[in-house]
Amino acid sequence: MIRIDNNLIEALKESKSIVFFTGAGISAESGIPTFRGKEGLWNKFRPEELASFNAFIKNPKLVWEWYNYRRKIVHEAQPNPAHLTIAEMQNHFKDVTVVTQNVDNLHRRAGSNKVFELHGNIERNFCINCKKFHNEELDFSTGVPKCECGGLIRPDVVWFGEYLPEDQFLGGEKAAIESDIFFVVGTSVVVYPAAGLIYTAKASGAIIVEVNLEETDLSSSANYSYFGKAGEILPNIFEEYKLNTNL
Ligand code: BV8
Ligand code: ZN
Repeated sequence: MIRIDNNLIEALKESKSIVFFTGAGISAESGIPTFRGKEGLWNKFRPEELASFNAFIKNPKLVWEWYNYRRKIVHEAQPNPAHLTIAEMQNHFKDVTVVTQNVDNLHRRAGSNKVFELHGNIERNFCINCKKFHNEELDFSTGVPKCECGGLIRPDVVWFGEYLPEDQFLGGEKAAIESDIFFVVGTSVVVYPAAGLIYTAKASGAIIVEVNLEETDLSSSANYSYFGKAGEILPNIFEEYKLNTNL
C-alpha cells in the first residue's frame, strides 16, 4: 500500500469536480497492450505506418488486420479495478468526468457515465466516402469492408494528423478548466492536442495527480505523483479517502 498525502485527501473532501484523464496504461491490467511500452503495440510497426489515413489508403488490409487484432483483445478484456474505482467514485463525489485517449470503451463498460473519448472508439466504423456509420458485423471476405456506396469502411478512431472530434475535445477542455483535481492516469503525455488538456487544467488552478508506473515529462510539474499500477493506486486513494471520511 503506498502512502497517500493527507493534503490530497483533504482536497478530495473539498472537491467539486474531479477529472480522470487516462491513457493506455489504465487498460494495461485488463490485458490491452500499451503503445510505447516494452511489449508496446508500436514496437513492430511505427504508429505512422498504421494509425494514419495515408497508411490506411496505402494498405487498408494491413491496417484492418491491426485493428481487428486490437478489437479482439478489447472484446475479451474486462474493466480493471482502476476503471471500476473511477466509476464507483461517481456515487461519492459531485462531479466525476473521464477524459480518455483510449478507444477501448472500458470506462463506459465499468459504469462511468460522463466520458469524453478524445481519440474515438474502436467499436465504431464509418465509410470514408459517404460517412455512414457501419456498426454491423463487417464483411472481410473481399479483404476490406466496403460501404454500399463503394467507399472503404474505416475504424472510427482519430489517426495522426486528424482532428479530434470537436464535441469530445471541447467537452474535455471544459471539464479540465472546471476541475479542481485532475488525475492523469497511465499516459506517457506525448500525444497532442490531448495532453495539452493537462496544462489547461493546471493553468486553471487544478491539483494535478499523476498515476504511472514510471516518471514522465509531467512528473516535475504534477502536485502529486504516485508510481505503481493504476489498478492498485486508484483503489488505494479511494480507500484512504473513505477511511478519512468514515464512509
Ligand atoms: C492532430 C487513436 C492536427 C488511434 C491515437 C501539437 C499539437 C497538435 C498536434 C501535434 C502536436 N505535436 C505533434 C502533433 C502531431 C500528433 C502527435 O501528438 N504526435 C506525437 C506522437 C508526437 N498529434 C496528432 O496527429 C493528433 N491530431 O494533430 O491533428 C491538429 C493540429 C493542431 C491542432 C489540432 C489538430 C491526433 C493524435 C491522435 C492519434 N491517435 N490513437 C488508435 O488508438 O489506434 S494516439 C495513441 O497515443 C492512443 O490514442 C493513446 O491513447 C495515445 C497516447 O498514448 P498513451 O495513452 O499515453 O499510451 P502509451 O503507451 O504512450 O503510454 C502508456 C503509459 O502508461 C506509460 O507512461 C506507462 O508507463 C503507463 N503504464 C503502463 N502500465 C501501467 C501504466 N500506468 C499505470 N498503471 C499501469 N498498469
Ligand atoms: Zn458510403
